[in-house]
Amino acid sequence: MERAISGVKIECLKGDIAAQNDILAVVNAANALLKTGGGVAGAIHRAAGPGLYDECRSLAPINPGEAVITGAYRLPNEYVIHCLGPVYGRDQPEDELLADCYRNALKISEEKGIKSIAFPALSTGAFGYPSKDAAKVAFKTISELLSELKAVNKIRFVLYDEKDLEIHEDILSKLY
Ligand code: AR6
Repeated sequence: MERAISGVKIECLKGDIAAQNDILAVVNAANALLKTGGGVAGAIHRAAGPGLYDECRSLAPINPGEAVITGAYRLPNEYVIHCLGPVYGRDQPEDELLADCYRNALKISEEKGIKSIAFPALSTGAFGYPSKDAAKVAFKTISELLSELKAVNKIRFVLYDEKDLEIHEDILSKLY
């Protein structure tokens, strides 16, 4: 599904965040130490190779809500933006910290003049954030920033399974 709001194309699709060939920056659902891990972090580090690990070492640790940018190495993108989402039930206020991830990733993209960015569903895997609640935070945060975006003209959500895709499509279809 795709929609254009305030001149920005917003898409939801099912797929692998490490295989987004037509996107300039992909977002990593990182851990504090910016190391490889399960889920998104594992897929991104495996695909990017050891260069990413080396660059990440100099930037870690990061705090919940923070975002940092690196090169993308062997990934088919130019940049990786690493966001540390909140652990659900632990890092508070979790909705604000999750919103900060989206805000900070878009802020960095604007500063770098990045036109297209792809997000996974941050915090909804190992960090336990319920998918629907997280999707509401993600879309609300993004929709509040759309009119201010000058560089970014495409925002993609890459969902790993059908249920998460449906949840995101439903919320996106109701966004105004
Ligand atoms: N592409 C897109 N989405 C994916 C992929 C993929 N290749 N793999 C999983 N997902 P998670 P978090 C979905 O756990 O909750 C890591 O181990 C997944 O189904 O990657 O922020 C790190 O090292 C889920 O919906 O991120 C951290 O310690 C969503 O992406 C911790 O987990 C996020 O799942 C981060 O936890």
